[in-house]
Amino acid sequence: MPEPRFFAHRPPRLTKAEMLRRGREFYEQMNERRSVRHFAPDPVPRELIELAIVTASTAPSAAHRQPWCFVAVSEPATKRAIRLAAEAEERKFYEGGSTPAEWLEALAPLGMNWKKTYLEIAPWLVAVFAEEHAVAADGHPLPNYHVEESVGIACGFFVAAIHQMGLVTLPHTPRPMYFLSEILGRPPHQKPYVLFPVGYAAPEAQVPNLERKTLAQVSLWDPVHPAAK
Ligand code: IYR
Repeated sequence: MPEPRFFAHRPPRLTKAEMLRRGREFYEQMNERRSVRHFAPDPVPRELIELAIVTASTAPSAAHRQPWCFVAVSEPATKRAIRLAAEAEERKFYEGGSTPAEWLEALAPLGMNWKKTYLEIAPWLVAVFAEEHAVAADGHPLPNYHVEESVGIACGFFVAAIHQMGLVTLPHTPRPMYFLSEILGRPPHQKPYVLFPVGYAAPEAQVPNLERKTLAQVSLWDPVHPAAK
């Protein structure tokens, strides 16, 4: 076993004013982010997608296993195959009769249906796979831990990086997604997790007029421990 090596990590202490300034600026930037479903067909340089992927890969992960694989697709024939397979699944979801009415009603105000033309129009599709186990140099499996949490956090970093660069995306999760494994030739220990179309917003892009929950709605501060009552 190699010795873990440690080195000093001393992020500079900032003044409260500077912390607030940075925190507010980041919040305001992130609050501008929207899930966009209308993409311009214009190409996006590969380097930008590479940057979003390396940013995602800075995410914390259990035992530092980084149990993710980002598969970037720009090839039109592959994007088409993904679109057709995703639409076949979505058609069953919307029109197959087994999705609870409540779920369809929750989606109705968002104006969604089974058609996913954006999967062909967006210049990049980035499919994220979660690795149930790693593969050691000699080929034997090494367990991964808290895979869902680790990959979810990395995807959050990916979305933030895409937004920061002025591009748009949305997490697309047709269920089941095994068609992605087949089309992209992924091994069985890599499970399809989410699909991100990435590109510029179309000039005519619209997003639903939704509000975010307030701080009070999403937080609770110092709840009293039952034993202290
Ligand atoms: N995957 C489907 C349905 C869908 C489900 C949820 I939950 C959403 O927030 C959005 C869509 C689709 O993409 O249409």
